[in-house]
Amino acid sequence: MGEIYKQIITAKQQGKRLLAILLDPDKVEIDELEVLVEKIALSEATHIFIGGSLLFANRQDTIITLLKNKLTLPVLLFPGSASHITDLADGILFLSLISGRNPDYLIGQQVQAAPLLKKSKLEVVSTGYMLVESGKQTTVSYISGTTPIPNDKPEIALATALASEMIGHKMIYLEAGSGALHPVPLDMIRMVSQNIDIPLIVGGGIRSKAWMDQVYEAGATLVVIGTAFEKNNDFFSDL
Ligand code: 1GP
Repeated sequence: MGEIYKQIITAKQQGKRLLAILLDPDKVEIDELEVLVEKIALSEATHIFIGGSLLFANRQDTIITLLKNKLTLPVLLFPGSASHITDLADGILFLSLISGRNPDYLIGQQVQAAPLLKKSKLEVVSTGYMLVESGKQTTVSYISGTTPIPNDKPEIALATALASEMIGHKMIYLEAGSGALHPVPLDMIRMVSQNIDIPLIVGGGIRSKAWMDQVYEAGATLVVIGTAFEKNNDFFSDL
């Protein structure tokens, strides 16, 4: 078992709260990175996720190099496609978009990525990625051409998460999508977390400390914050 996954499993077993800050290379300007790094260093973040659906801007490598030079937190790729893989990070969320029925995001991109990952030093953490309806169409839903799970159907989320765990994924990521209008409902998080043994990641549309706490209490081991930090670099110091 790799070090990154070992840390996440241990946190789950000990009821510790993990926090990932998501940086989207298309939204982070290089000249603001120094300030972001200082804020991240002072925050309670335990992980950095880096990635996005598109990556128009060619600066992911520069950002990762800077982060690795200045911080000791593990940096995990959160890729939108196989072309986003870089060896500079510590690990990768090897995502399969299991809420959708698009074969390219279920196995196609993974087949393209696997030979590259085999040669890399990245720790590969296989993750069942579940998109949940959030009140508006999100980029990931549009780009992947998949329909999210209705947010009033926790039983569908549970069945999907159980299938993912039985297939052998090591984590579940319940995702409302970046900038979601409504985050993943707490009853859905609770139903999924109470019935799986693998760690649960929750993200999308989380904008307050109060909501973060409720998400942890509902059973998430790791919470992801992207947009709230992008919009307000003092988000974590304000907490
Ligand atoms: C998106 O879950 C992450 O993939 C974070 O979402 O940008 O809404 O915080 P936000």
